[in-house]
Amino acid sequence: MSCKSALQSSARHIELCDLNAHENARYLMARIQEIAKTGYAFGHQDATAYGIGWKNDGTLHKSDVNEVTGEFPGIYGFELGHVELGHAQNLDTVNFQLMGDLIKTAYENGGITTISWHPNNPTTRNSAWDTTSTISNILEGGILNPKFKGWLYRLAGFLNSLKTKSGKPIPVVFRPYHEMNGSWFWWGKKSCTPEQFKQLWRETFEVLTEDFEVHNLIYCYATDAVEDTTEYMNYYPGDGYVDMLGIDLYHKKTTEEYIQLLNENLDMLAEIAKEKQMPFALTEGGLEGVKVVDWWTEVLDKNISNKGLSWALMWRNASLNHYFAPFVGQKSSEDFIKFKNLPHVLFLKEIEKIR
Ligand code: BMA
Repeated sequence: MSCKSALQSSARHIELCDLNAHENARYLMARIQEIAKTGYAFGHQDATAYGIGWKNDGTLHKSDVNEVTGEFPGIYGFELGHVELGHAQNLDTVNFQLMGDLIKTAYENGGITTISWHPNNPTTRNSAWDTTSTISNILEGGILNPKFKGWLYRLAGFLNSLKTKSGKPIPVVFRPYHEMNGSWFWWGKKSCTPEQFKQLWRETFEVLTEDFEVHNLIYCYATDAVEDTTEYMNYYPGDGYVDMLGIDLYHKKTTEEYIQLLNENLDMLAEIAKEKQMPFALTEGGLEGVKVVDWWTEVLDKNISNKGLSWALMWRNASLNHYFAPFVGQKSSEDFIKFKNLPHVLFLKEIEKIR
């Protein structure tokens, strides 16, 4: 008799773009697909690394979301910017060793981790926001290609270090080179043609999977807000290199405009995802400072709950000037608790059961 769950059995039939993906990664994909059948999971960037007025020194199991609701998020966003430089901490001062531990804790509790990466500009070594042209230098044959491979080697080192107590790979969703249709990153529209972008993605995939044996990833392609399907697909590297789809949608203008943006963009993405039979998510979002008291139930949930997405991830609680989830005493807290209690909004306890 088999002890495997139905989900574990169905995971055996899942094909990821990395044909050598570990079975844990295929199983994660099965869970991500399954989540969307019940509702959508709530995610928060750096949820357990720090919050308003606190920072994890390695001794805490804490998150602003849990302080407010008594529950932890289902989805955990972490960021690898500066791993490529061999630094001990990322660009937002999260120590990589600690991050690995937090990813492990999230995994052992049934949570899901999604990883973004804001690598520095390989040519100037300035930040990811330095749009100085660098792409032709780093692609195969470019003068900085060996150096960039060295960066990917360090990235792979971190990804391969994600292991359970018994040494099994911890699968994560990898969402590199995001928001490429915007002009603020060196891999973005202003600095890189769509063909160069696709090449960068494919070479990264090949180097990670073939040269450095990284097999615990689900590859997620995520743009910033788009006008239409054509813009969304403009940089798409191909079905052989992508497992799931994402989009980053921030509430920057009026509430009416954000509602329209969510509906138009997510309806469009749902169509593409359906055609490709891929799961999809709101991979980044939020209203900085959550200034609208009933934002969670009235603005976010009402406009995303019927779309079929697997999760919605809010960006980080860095400081009182830059936060996207409530903390104790924040004005949207009460509404956030209502949001958490909606049956289709899934926090850790609920996605933990989707196994
Ligand atoms: C941006 C901001 C920055 C941060 C970067 C990477 O949206 O939050 O402060 O460094 O993401 O996490």
